[in-house]
Amino acid sequence: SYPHLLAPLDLGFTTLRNRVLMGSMHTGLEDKASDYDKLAAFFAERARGGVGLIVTGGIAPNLQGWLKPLSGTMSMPWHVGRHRKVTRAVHAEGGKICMQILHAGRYAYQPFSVAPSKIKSPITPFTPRALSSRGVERSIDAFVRSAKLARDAGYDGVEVMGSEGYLINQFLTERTNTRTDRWGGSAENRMRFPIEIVRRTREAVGKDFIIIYRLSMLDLVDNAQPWGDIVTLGKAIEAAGATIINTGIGWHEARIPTIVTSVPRGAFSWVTRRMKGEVGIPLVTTNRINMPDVAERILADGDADMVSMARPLLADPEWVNKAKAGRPAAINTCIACNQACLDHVFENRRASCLVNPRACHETELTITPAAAMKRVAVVGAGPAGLAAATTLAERGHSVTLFDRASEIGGQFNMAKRIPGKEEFSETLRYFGHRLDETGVECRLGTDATTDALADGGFDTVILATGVLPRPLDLPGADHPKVLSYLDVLHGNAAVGPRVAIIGAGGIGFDVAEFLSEAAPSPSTDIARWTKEWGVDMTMATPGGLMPAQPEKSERQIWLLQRTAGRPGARLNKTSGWVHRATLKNKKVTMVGGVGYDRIDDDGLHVTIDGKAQVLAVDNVIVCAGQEPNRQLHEALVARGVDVRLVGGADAAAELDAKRAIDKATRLAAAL
Ligand code: MDE
Ligand code: FAD
Ligand code: SF4
Repeated sequence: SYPHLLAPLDLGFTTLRNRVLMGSMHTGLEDKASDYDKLAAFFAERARGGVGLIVTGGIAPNLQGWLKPLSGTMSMPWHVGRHRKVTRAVHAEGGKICMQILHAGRYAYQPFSVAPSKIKSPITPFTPRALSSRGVERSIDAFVRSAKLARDAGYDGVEVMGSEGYLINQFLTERTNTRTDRWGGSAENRMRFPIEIVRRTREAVGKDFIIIYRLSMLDLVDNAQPWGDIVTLGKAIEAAGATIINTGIGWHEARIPTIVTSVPRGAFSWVTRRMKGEVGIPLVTTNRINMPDVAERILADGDADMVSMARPLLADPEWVNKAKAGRPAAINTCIACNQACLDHVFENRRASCLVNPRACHETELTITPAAAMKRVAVVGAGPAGLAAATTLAERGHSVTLFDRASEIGGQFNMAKRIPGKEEFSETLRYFGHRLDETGVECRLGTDATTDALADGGFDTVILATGVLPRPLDLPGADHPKVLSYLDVLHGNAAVGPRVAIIGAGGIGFDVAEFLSEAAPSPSTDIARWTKEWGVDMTMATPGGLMPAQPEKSERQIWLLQRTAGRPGARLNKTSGWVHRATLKNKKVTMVGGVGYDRIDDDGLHVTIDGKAQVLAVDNVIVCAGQEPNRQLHEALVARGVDVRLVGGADAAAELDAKRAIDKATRLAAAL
């Protein structure tokens, strides 16, 4: 049981049913009025799942505040109607919901952007216009008007987005605010903007309306706010009338990871704890809290009064109800991969979730009882096979799942061994539970053959047999020093101190991390991890940065790719930079545009920039891509079996469990 997590929180004029705040996430459904039925269904499912208080994705208070052209805005009476769909749906499920007001400032991907000063951000192409003094006043009015309209739309409150490096944050630091009027110059002047927003909002909305202020407590950039100023601001925000203070960690341009999977669980709750006692209103802590035991411990330790979880509620809308029912093993855990959520948002696509393809598609991807029961064989218990088998069984089909391995999981059993990808084992725990719950018949340690499948009386066979590593076509490819990533990650081969990795895709990067980091990895230990990345837990420096002290690698590693250019350029948008920085810290040599000549006793012979050279390595590890494993396909088709391909067996694209689970679920939902 989780007594602290499940305790109600009395806010005076209203009571939250528990301590779970669903943090703001842009889903891509906020921008067009025609998407609000989908958005309402998305939130309603989370309200039904027991969340204490929901916060919407960021809604702009005016056109200048748009993150991108035509972002969702709340500035005119005609914007209210679409939001009523959301608030009604949430209230009908017994939930409460606040609208987040987000002004992007210089982070806007649009030409009308404004900021306290004309200073471009390093991660956006547009230079903002500096607001005039009247412009500042008009911006405050826009926040207030937006909050009033949110109240008209039936929201229980608003969240004022004061962190992550957006407009309000830009006012607060000398880094981005070089004004000399009453909105800049001194710390007191720089704080005036958010304090006035909260004060005037409270005046306008009355007493019985929640105002959450998201306070940037750890900027993780240079020339940022000192801790003392952050405390002063927190107190002033309370005095100005905020109901709750939420924690913001890191600006988007920070080069310290804050939410990716290699960040330890609960890595930043110590930051919120520093604010405890400084203010009297409830404090919310955030970042990498994904399971009830972590949340309960943080609350029991007194680090905060509530926990914010965003992605974990994309992954499992029933998270709170499952915790309440004492069934944590049934939770579909967010593995913090960012692949279907934040990556999509930065690519201007609708968000979803790698482990839950229904997220943000609640009205379109529905799992309903099958019209007629079928007997289905699923071959392969990797992510695709697991998703297909459990969805089919949930719908009432009779499902037999084969895998030649003795455990479920396929390639996820390798992924979970990569330092910083420990979370991937949670997906296998979840699916293990689902297999039992849905009654799939599992035949592990069983090689599925054409005969067994064709003669087994199955109506349909789903091949989720995954991939085969692409063989290396090079003189010396059969030299004993050549290993496949399979040998290395399954622990079947000893690896020497000098290594060349051929292929710098996702698996090449993972293998390099596996070979350069000690186990258990710093991702399992907050103190080691903060040292590794240079986060100052004493907060002596403004921004909380100190020189990084990465643990040294025992190995000398070359990570090579044939394609010209920077290795790792094609890794995922919001996590690729973390992998590149990790390997740089480990002094891994990353080279693009490499010609491979041969492998012999001397090592790997390569040509780089037209110059032949030999890398004197003990091992060459091949990560040169994968091909679909369709060994059974042709023979089954020839025998007239209804065969379907999913996952890597359908299309091999290295790190693509997102597509594997999505396609498998969709196939199973329709069969
Ligand atoms: P990149 O290749 O890493 O960077 C491009 C170049 O810029 C340089 N760079 C910097 N130089 C100096 N100082 C810096 N601080 C700095 N930062 C970057 C890089 O070195 C690089 O130069 P090069 O090496 O090529 O010479 O990547 P990118 O520009 O393609 O994208 C970077 C990202 C925006 C993806 C990024 O940095 C991001 O991953 N940061 C972390 C974000 C994060 O995890 N935030 C925490 C929580 S997420 C959240 O709160 C909500 C996010 C949702 C959306 S929408 C919100 C609506 O509700 C946020 C939209 C933000 C718009 C900026
Ligand atoms: P697989 O996981 O390959 O499973 C296929 C299964 O079929 C295997 O268990 C195999 O034993 C079984 N099988 C094959 N033939 C037969 C037969 N005849 N009879 C019985 N059983 C059979 N993806 C991401 O999206 N994000 C990541 O961060 C990520 N990291 C990764 C890190 C590593 C180191 C690796 C190796 C992969 C990673 N991936 C990642 C890729 C991801 O694991 C794959 O996309 C995913 O596993 C594909 O799922 P699948 O079900 O199609 O196949
Ligand atoms: Fe979590 Fe990955 Fe799903 Fe995003 S896509 S919610 S990070 S599991």
